[in-house]
Amino acid sequence: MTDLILALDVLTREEALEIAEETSPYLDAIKIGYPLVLGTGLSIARELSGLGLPLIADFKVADIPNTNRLIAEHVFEAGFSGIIVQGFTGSDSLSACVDAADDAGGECYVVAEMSHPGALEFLSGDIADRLAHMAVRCGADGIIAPATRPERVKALREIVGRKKILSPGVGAQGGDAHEIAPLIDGMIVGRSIYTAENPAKEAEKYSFVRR
Ligand code: NUP
Repeated sequence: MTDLILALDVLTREEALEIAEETSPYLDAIKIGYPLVLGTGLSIARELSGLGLPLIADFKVADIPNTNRLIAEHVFEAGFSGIIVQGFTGSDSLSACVDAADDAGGECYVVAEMSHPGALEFLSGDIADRLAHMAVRCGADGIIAPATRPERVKALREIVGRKKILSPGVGAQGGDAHEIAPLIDGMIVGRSIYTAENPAKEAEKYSFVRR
């Protein structure tokens, strides 16, 4: 069984709340990031968390440990239940986020390898493998790995074992939901749901991954 996570990258409060509400019966979590938070303010987190679904902050946090900790504490206070962070800043910076998540009873996910073509220029292959090893070592809850490269997800699974793998890249970025779903714990889908004429119907089409 794989969770369906909506990447809600719309820009207004009205659109966000409408789409979140109508798709929520088909979702296991909602992920928001800079597009929506910069468009509406951080208070959108509290409003969305009212739907009763886990809410993940995709801020790809990448700073020194002290700043990472301050950001992560703020995120959990705002109503999020999970945070996505970068790992290339090193284990001390990552541990600051993991500790803040633990203190708040939340979850911390580390980007191991991104889904877009440019990811292959720097942070892939051996470096992504090392980031996944570090995620395990530091006690993160899981990693982000590319639905666009199932063979890489398989390799990263060997490293992270039973830790969660959340994968974006299905639909708009070309990843195949049927192929990736059995390999991962959470499938992150954005545009192909929220730009659809009927987002709820589109979300329902992905229900097969949740069975
Ligand atoms: O490697 C990543 N790829 C990616 O697309 C890491 C991410 N966090 N994302 C996010 O997943 C991206 O920022 C967007 O919010 C979502 C994918 O959206 P879509 O391509 O399905 O519209």
